[in-house]
Amino acid sequence: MRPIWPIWPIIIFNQGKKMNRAEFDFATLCEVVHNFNLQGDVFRAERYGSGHINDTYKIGVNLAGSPINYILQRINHSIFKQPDQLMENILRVTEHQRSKLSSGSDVDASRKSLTVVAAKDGLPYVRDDAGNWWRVYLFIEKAQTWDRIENNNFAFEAAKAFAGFQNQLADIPGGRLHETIPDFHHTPKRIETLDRAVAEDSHGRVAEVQAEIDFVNQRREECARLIRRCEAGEIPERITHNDTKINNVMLDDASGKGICVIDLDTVMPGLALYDFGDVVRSAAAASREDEQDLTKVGTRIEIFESLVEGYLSEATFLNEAELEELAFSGRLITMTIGIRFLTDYLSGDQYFRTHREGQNRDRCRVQFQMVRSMEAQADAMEAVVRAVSKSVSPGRCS
Ligand code: ADP
Ligand code: GN1
Ligand code: MG
Repeated sequence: MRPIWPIWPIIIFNQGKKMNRAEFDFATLCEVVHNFNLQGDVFRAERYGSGHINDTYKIGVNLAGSPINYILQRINHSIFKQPDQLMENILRVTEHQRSKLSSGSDVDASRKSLTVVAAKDGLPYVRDDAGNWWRVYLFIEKAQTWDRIENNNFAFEAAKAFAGFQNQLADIPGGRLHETIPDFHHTPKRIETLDRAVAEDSHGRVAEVQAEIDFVNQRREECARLIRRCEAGEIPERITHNDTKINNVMLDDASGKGICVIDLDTVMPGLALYDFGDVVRSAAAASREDEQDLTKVGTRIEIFESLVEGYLSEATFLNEAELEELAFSGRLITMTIGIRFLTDYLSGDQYFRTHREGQNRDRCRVQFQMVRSMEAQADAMEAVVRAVSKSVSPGRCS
């Protein structure tokens, strides 16, 4: 009889790809997994997902004859300086979500928030001899993440799920969450870091990207817009996700609805607009994030409309100032991420995982081309927000 999963332990590497990250072999991964409080025998460890930051593996465990999957992740501790505080945040967030979900009798609750599997010593992480930090989550089955969205309905559901996540966390008890990366979306500070990288020119790349540096210089003023309104008390701080890239929400295979928001490393105080902005950047993009043919790059207004509809169907907490800036938020976040890709390119690709030379430069060029596209469509995007907010709450916008 044919087995339903491979008998021999296997590991799948990113063979032949240039990576700026370490790889771990099967034996090492098994050793790490054995320190977690899970039963069964590991038969597979496969690199998983397309995230730029952590090292993610899908682990297959044979549990008394049934194959069970887990997600094993190495937390990137050169980026997240205090992984213990980060895991404390994640436990608080997921337990709060869970308390809301289980208040009914939802048999699918363990697919609707991440579940951290504790280590054998009770901690929510394991440290290996090399100083790496590892964590394990239950694997959410029958759902997918998408790097690109082709379907208005998926856009609606993804944006709705991110708004629902903000809603769920609005009343999280226990004081302020740790800031796992301070000033994460502070665009003026991101520009200061870019200025330093330009002045240093440590890899001799400034001349090649002078057009992109000029592009930023022409837009310095507007990059401070949301921070200023926040400082003026017009836009409130909320608990936000801060990394609402489209592949950080899992959509249910059967219903197409957002089932679980994942990648919770940056959940901390922030602006709701940044979360909406990053969904626009990633979901309304007409191309891949690193597309080299800029004629294919742009922002799709019909997807944008579905995102606004999905987000506003759930984000009923937004104030007038937030609504006024909703269309602009996509442009600002796209600009900010472009600045970060550019800075990383100038600094020798230290931060974002790359698979080829020039990838961060190309990612930056795509972001800036999308900013141009959003600038050209600014009036249409504003009109979409006005029309949708009027239909969602007729008394609110004229
Ligand atoms: P990164 O910070 O590197 O982006 P993520 O936490 O987003 O890492 O994980 C990378 C990918 O792994 C996700 O896009 C998703 O496809 C998959 N993934 C993460 N967590 C789970 C989970 N609990 N169940 C199933 N798939 C998951
Ligand atoms: C990173 O981890 P991932 O791939 O979901 C980054 C985001 C960027 C994104 C760009 C912690 O997200 O801020 O927007 O790449 N995450 C972190 O694709 O820096
Ligand atoms: Mg991710």
